[in-house]
Amino acid sequence: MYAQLVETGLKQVRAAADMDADERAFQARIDDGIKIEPKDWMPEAYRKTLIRQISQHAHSEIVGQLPEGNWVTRAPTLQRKSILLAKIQDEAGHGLYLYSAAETLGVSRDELLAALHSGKAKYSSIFNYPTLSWADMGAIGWLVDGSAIINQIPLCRCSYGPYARAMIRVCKEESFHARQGYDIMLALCNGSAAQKAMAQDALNRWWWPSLMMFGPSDADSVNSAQSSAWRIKLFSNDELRQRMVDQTVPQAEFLGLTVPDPDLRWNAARGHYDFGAIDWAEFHQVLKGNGPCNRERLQTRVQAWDDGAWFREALVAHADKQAARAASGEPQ
Ligand code: BYC
Repeated sequence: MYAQLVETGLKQVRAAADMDADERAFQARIDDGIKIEPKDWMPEAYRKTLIRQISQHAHSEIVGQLPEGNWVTRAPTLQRKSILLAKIQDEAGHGLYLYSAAETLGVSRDELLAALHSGKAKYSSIFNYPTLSWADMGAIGWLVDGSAIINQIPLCRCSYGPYARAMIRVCKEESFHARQGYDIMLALCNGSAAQKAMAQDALNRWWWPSLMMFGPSDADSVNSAQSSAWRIKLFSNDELRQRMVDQTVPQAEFLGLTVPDPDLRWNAARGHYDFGAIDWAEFHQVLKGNGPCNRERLQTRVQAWDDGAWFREALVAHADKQAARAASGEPQ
């Protein structure tokens, strides 16, 4: 993919001739598959790209808790409620690993959260859609976590050590999330006609936003070429999107559901499904803050941060007291 992008001249990748000796040595390490660690020298642009991507990813994890949090009190059984709670707690954990990975690049968690709360930082477009029925818990697990896994498995091999290692655990937990989602869809599809209709409605609403999760088409992806050269990206947005479609369509067929795309058909010559055009205008509106739930999600996050102020202050006071005791030789 990298070669292809350079060849078509779509994006600006720093050419070897423009690099100084440090940059050339850095690129050579990446090309040899050697992981970059926090104390290693790295170009400023590499550091910034990673902070951007890892923090967006972290924000997506914690904002991603909100649409599902909406259904905790209304889960249909105690077992479903426990599973949903465990999944939502996992997302908080993913946020923590990812913020920690970002912090190794010399940025503080407070700075990152301030960027999220001021609306400056992005998080995944998918979490700006509402969760209207219990079937949405199934569709999110199946389609959204399913897409997240497809995007994140390659990240386990990306060039930055702390990010790659965080992704290994995240991916294992995401597989459980995807399975719990599919299990909800299976139960609904094997249930009454009304339950099956609920599952179909959820698929109708989540299908296209899930395809948008992979980002703009390769032709419009501003960051892809350089991120690929640095092995932060191992596959292009369109390659991963195609993988999601190929994997998910047979799963929808097994459920007896119809993917809401009249142009979807198997292309034997390509060995892939062809699918219809994505509404990129909608994607850009969501990125601009004009999706159905952007304002609500941000408000909820800011409120949670403000409500937690007393607890953060108590933690700091406790830590200060412990430090003072240690300094005075008092027992802890
Ligand atoms: N939403 O040049 P491009 C999850 C932005 S959820 C919002 O292709 P890049 C989870 C992009 O940031 C998923 N913004 O960028 C699942 C860039 O803007 P900036 C979170 C998007 O970075 C269940 C601009 O569009 N996963 O895990 O090369 C429960 C141009 O795009 C989106 C990750 O973050 C979008 N969908 O590629 C809980 C995975 N797509 O920053 C949680 C790691 C694009 O230049 N991230 N943009 O202003 C990635 O793999 C890449 O960052 C992307 C975008 C594929 C998302």
